[in-house]
Amino acid sequence: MQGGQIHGGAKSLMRSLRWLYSVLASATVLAGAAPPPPTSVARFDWFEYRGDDHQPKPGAGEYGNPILQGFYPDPSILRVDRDYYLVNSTFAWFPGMPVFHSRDLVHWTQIGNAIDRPTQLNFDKLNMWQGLYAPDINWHAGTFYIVNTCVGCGGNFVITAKRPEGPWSDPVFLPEVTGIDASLFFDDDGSAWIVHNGPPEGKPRYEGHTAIWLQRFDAMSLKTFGKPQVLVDAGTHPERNPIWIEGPHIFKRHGIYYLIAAEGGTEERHSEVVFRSEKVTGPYVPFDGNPILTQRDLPADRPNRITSTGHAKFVETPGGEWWALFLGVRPYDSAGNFNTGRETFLMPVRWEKGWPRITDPGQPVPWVAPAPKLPAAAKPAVPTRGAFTVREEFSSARLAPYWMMLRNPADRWWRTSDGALELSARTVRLGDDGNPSLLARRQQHLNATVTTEVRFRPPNDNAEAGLVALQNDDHWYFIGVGSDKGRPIVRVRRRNNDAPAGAVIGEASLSQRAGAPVQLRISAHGPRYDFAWSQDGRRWQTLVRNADGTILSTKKAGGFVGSTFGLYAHE
Ligand code: 6LW
Repeated sequence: MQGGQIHGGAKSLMRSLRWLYSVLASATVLAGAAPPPPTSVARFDWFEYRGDDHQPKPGAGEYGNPILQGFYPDPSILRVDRDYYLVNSTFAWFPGMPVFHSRDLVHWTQIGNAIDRPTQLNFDKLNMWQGLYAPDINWHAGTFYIVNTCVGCGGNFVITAKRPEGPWSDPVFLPEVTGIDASLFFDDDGSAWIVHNGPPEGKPRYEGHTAIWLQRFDAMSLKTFGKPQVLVDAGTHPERNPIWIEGPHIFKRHGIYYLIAAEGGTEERHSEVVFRSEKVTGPYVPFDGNPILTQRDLPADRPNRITSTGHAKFVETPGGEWWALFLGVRPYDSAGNFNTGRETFLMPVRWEKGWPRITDPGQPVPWVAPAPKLPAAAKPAVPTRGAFTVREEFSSARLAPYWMMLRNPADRWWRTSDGALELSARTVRLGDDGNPSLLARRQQHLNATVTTEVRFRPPNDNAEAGLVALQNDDHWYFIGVGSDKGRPIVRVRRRNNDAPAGAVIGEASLSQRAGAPVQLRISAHGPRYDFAWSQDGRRWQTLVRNADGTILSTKKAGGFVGSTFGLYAHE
């Protein structure tokens, strides 16, 4: 009893110290300083991501699809002179909304994240299917604009920047803009318009009955004005009850206004359709050759299939070529499961009799095709497609911009130090709808392997540190070190919408002392995941083989995100 009381007293002292520390830490994060954490710390010495999907390799003058592999959905594209910029949705991941740059539309480098300050938006307690939906990037008179929706965290907003890499402003909310997928159009006369999807006028006739709306926008005061009007009700053939007309963009070509939008929902029925009008305010007439992009008319059992294509935006090159960026999916089984999320694809746009077209009926999206006629650009330092390996030594104070965490951080629980990434093992865990000590990067290949080395001395039997393969708080695998009655062990956990801590599906004793380096590895082979460990980096033991990876698929886990691999610690 006595011992227990002393122990309890020490614990509460520790708790008070931790509380004091977290207050100090949260005060200093915003000022940029990062004091060392007092909690037990997991040290990750390096992290290696390796992926190879054996896709056809583009030859000279060709490009390969997808141009951004992994969870990069809802692409929006912008050209300013010779520079192209691209943004994607990221839901409740932080930092949010990656901004990419390219000179040739094929090679892309991430130059920032538009939402990279925890004070810009609050994702606290959000589900991973909420947060940042499809953004739109635009430019006018020296200012970059992004309009976007924060679902469950304020609705539609606009942010601005002088430089695309940021800093981006704090959000200015647009309370009159309903629904999602807002996008900006600047007309030749300088007038600005916001087009978005939202509920129809009156009562929806059926599930998925939406409408495309238009409203004036003042780009100086960042406010909407005038009466919102419906441009398209329901979709291309309202009498057929089309579903989810969304993701609209307006552009002008040869004096005609074009409105493109996705229709059919973001799964296998997805498509892109086009309407045109002589006036920005309509009436908009649908193309009788719609849809201008889909893969739903192809045989379901075709090999190497790309599915679910839609949600496009166009860009014109200085040479007058038109290109479409859109999202698509690479399933690994006949059920259409995919773990790599909705990815960004590129295809040329053909113009015929004043109408654009991306795919002909029955035409598959190509894996390899002739590249845009643009000056060849250097390959990016971090590849976004094809077979590649990225090894992180954590030797710089700043993490690469693709590392993400669940929701906003309230304090600084991570840092790089002496060539290691240090994560404080805090009590917040996956599944708490919070911001656990997890840093993750996207799974960009169906066949991918991540390896790391961790040093962690668990302060108690609850504490663990290691690698996760994670789709959302309720769907993940973990392999890492912990302890059982103080004895060092390595274990694999699986959470498939069940017990919050996950079920232990493999466990082994470690022969070295607690805190000694342990190497951990997760290998994904389409639907199968293997989990292995080593104590010398040479002799590997597979703890769990052929685990069911479909629990990490977007179809089974629900929502709109893709799978990630992460480094995680908790106690
Ligand atoms: C997005 C909508 C869509 O807002 O999915 O595929 C939604 N398209 O346009 C979430 O990404």
